[in-house]
Amino acid sequence: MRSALVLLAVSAALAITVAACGSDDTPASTPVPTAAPTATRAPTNTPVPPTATPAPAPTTVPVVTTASFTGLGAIMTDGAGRALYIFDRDTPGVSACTGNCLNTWLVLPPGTGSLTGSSAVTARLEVITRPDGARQVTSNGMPLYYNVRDTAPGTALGAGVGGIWWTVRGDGTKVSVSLQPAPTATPVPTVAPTAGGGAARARQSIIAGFGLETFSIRAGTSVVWKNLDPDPHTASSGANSNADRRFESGVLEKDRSSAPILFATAGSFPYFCAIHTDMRGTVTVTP
Ligand SMILES: [Cu+2]
Repeated sequence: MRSALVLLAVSAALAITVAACGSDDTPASTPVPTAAPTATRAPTNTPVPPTATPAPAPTTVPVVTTASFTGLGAIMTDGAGRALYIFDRDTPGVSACTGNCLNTWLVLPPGTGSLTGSSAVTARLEVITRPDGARQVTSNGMPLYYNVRDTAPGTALGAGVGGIWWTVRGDGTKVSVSLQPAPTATPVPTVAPTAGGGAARARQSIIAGFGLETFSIRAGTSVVWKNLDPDPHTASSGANSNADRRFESGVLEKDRSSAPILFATAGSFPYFCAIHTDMRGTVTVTP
């Protein structure tokens, strides 16, 4: 009776041990998920040429390198040549871009290989773990980002956005060159052609909760945008987040208002926030 109990206890302990092993580090006993390899590279079952080297694949492509961009010079890019940015509100090792900010600015992940830069990159490269658990590459401590609008090769549409987003050189220094349209304190021609005698009407448009307003006004109305969010925003004219420079509020910090922008002619005027490009609205101007 007693020995049988002991035997039971021992076998139970054994079962637990086996179960623990199985779930932790030897998944061999559990069925292998069919999606396991997720191979973006060549499938393993294709014949490999005899000349092929053992394949330390991921480590061969540098995480960051540099490339020459019009108006910016040689700037830091990922291994595929896509522009990278740093954020003035970040501090070394800490990203201040969270929440809605991440819809426009995408973190540079370290990838699976070792963290390497090309010979043109002399900045210190490290990896931080963000509050959400994601990992992000840093250059001299500053977190590196993509801009969501840089889908075509050679574009750096985020350079100078809000006066707080910048490209970066291979040595980690900031490129203080803005490719953004300058704020238009006065109406721009297309929207307000020769509007001699002052606006008859005025309207305020509140920016809050990372939202831009869609509204209608009559021709001859001046609009003032006011930002209530703690984050800065802009009201930048353009469809699909492509600035057309018909009007531009410039960066509006919390509780700041734009200069009055006169809408003199009827039409539909889509606009967006240059800092958070998923923020969009439309001003409809009726005759
Ligand atoms: Cu914004």
